[in-house]
Amino acid sequence: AMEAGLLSPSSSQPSLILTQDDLKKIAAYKAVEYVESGMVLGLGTGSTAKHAVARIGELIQQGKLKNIIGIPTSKMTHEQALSVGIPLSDLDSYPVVDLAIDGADEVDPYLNLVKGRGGSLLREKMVEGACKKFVVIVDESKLVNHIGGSGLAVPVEVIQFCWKFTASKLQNLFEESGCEAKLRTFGEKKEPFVTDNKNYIIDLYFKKSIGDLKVASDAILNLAGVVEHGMFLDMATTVIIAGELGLTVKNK
Ligand code: ABF
Repeated sequence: AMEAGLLSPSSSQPSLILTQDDLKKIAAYKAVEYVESGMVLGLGTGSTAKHAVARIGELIQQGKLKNIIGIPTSKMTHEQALSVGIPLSDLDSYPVVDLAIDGADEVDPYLNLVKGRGGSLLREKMVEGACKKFVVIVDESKLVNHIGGSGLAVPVEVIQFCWKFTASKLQNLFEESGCEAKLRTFGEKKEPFVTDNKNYIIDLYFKKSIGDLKVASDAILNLAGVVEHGMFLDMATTVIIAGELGLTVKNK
């Protein structure tokens, strides 16, 4: 349902120009309205989720949210959550999470997601898979018709051991989709990017459709060197999209 008018806090500011970061913040604040005192919360990672974490911390400090337990999805979010005063725990102590709020790289019309271009897909999938409600927050640039069809990567977390072997296995799986498997690197020296779990990321680039996503997911997970991949199929219960014209809330 479109919720009109949410982006114009004051009608005396008709020329208000919103940056992409403003849109991320608007989506994040809307998602935080779902948070209630006493909840165990999955805390997402990335430039959109960080606004939600900051807002939750603020509401705790103001005494408006009480008895919150946060379960961070990355080391980075762990640090941020501590810095804004959110009490933290983990899935071992809280195996059922009431609500998670996180960003995504791609959202398709069925609310399937690609995540992990920021690198934290494994912990995200564990925490968000344990949630009763998973609210995804994005600006409208993340909307796609087909997962992996935008020319951007579908990330796969693999163990470091013989990663080239695993990369070529992955590429072979999707030969018909024109798949290219590339090790994620960072910096000028092109060092391998290492995840919070000390693994590598292989980014899969597709020239043609991946085909059936569930089949693709199962095939990837079936390879021995693979730990997890960034397709989050049938996991999101709500997606909040902030665009120039307003907020859209899509429910499963
Ligand atoms: C994390 O943050 C990742 O799964 C995803 O890759 C990313 C989205 O980041 P941003 O909100 O910065 O675009 O949730």
